[in-house]
Amino acid sequence: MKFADLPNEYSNLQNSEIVILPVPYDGTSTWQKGADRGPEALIEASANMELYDIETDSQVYLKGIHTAQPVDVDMSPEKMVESVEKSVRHFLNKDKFVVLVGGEHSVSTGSVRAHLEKYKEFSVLQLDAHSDLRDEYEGTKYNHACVMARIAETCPIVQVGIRSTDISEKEALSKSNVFYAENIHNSNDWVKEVTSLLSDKVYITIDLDVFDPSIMPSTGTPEPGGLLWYNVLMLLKAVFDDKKVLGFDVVELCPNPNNKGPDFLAAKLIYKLLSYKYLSI
Ligand SMILES: [Mn+2]
Repeated sequence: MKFADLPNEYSNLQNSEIVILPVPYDGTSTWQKGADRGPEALIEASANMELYDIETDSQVYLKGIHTAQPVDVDMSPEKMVESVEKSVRHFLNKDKFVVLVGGEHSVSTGSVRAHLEKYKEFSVLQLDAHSDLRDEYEGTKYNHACVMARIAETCPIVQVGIRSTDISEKEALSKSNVFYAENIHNSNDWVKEVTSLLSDKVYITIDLDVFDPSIMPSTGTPEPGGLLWYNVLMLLKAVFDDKKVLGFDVVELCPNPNNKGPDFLAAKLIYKLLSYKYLSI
């Protein structure tokens, strides 16, 4: 299966500026299992998208979107991170724009590492219900609950949509770089504040549980009080307008076969962000 079910002309590796990299990993999630089926469900849903984007008046698939073979992740969390890093590096070396599709959130660490190797420095914008700053969880430093602790060791982070954290993470939460969901749901000022904290180059990691469970119930750990579609797009449009976005990932889709709407939301989110990235085509 290929993202957006594109014909070969717009999806073979050579012609494509963009690579969709599925990472079907669910080794460390703690509540509802099934994020390993996320990439397949997202790609299946993407076949039903219209390829013209009204807002940007563009058809980003003309840049070519290649769907890569899923990363081999049948291994320990530590080895999985290395496996992801190697795959992402492979495509960055071919000058592709890489979009990771998870899988649970621990997959992002390998992608950030590969991007750091190529781009040296950038900030990471995290959209998520959870702060994910535990130093270690259930015996590994690469649990999905630790992903931002690992990433924050290598680059500055800005966290948006947070509404669930453990007391042990409180110290690691930097007051100036965290935008709690309760403080932004009713205001527009936060978008400017977020972009002002980011460096010129940005990597974006989107845990789908940043969205409200009313529109995105298909996550391993849904949390009430999340952001809605246009809140998230308002922020991301501003980031793509102001910054050089180097890559992004969309993680934690835990599909429900009886409700495909969330799978479609996730697919459309990716296409939307690519439309922002390549505004003029
Ligand atoms: Mn989360």
